[in-house]
Amino acid sequence: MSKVVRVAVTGAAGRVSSSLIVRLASGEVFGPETKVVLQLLEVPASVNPAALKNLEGAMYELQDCGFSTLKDVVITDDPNVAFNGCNYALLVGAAPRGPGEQRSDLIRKNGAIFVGQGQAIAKNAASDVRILVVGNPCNTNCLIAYSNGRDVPADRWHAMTRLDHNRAVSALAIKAGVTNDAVTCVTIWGNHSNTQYPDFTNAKIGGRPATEVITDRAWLENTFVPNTQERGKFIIDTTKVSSSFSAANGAIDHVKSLVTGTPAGDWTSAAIVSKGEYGVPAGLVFGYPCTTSGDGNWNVVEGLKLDAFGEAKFKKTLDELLKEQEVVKDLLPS
Ligand code: NAX
Repeated sequence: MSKVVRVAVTGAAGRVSSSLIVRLASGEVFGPETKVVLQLLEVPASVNPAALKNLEGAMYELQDCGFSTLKDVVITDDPNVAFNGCNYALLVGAAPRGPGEQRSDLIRKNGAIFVGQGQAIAKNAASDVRILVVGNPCNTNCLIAYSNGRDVPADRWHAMTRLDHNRAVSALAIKAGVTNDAVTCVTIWGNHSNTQYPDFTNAKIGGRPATEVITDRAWLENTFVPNTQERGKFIIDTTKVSSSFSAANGAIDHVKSLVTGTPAGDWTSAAIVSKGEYGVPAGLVFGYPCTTSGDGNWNVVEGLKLDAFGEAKFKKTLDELLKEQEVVKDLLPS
């Protein structure tokens, strides 16, 4: 008998999810022997009349793909239905930043969504659930969700830095004139924001330290780091819309790693609930270098060293996350 995996996706009619749900249904992530049930959540028609209608259209298109691995599609505006028995919850849905709104306004506006969704996950999800928060600000949204869903163990809650990781790998590969698979041991430390630290000092290219292959330190510090931090803005400036299929690809890669593992001698980046590693206060959702054996659990790579440049960047992104935590502290039950 084939295995069934239930995957809840929020914001399922949005741009990122439109790319995400097709790949989840296709068998690419969970393999040809696993049947997938997609449980897709959108806002009620009273909030946006088009959202559920668009979701209905997406359901028909998923049916029309004829995937052998797709068992069922559930569309709903009720989080209790969407998260019912789910093994994975991919929290993509969030409100965008409105005109004149500051990042702190967005954090508070979206915070309320993640209070309710954290509670609904704890109440309804399968006992083995893994949660990936994509909706921004994803680290702090994840902090809010897990703080309100504490019946689910802390190590199940993740926020997405995999898109940033993939961006960093690609930028180093292009500069070195190699393909992406030659670049390993990249880390996105900290927040999925423009304070993140894309660490080139521990990265390798063709098995050698990246700094020996790309000897132009000024380029690494003054071009690679800010370009990776600001890549999302660069995409918006270029296309007038934010990253969509690359973001979906980051989420797919994150889940795929949890299912199949990270390669020996390499690691990836994920934001997880800190247990105090690298001096980050326990409980903060912080981007770390992570490995997994494919058992659904992330292990932080310990013992990496940062130089003075890296330490300053690390401190900046940690400080930002501590400030974000302060902004939402009334949404965090102790
Ligand atoms: P869209 O505006 O296209 O889609 C968002 C969808 O979420 C909408 O359909 C909306 O109705 C729905 N939604 C809002 N509140 C909801 C709720 N309470 N329950 C269920 N659905 C809800 O945005 P899209 O471009 O798809 O981006 C989605 C989120 O991903 C945004 O927050 C965006 O900032 C974030 N991103 C995060 C990235 C990352 O690397 N962590 C990169 C890409 C992306 O920008």
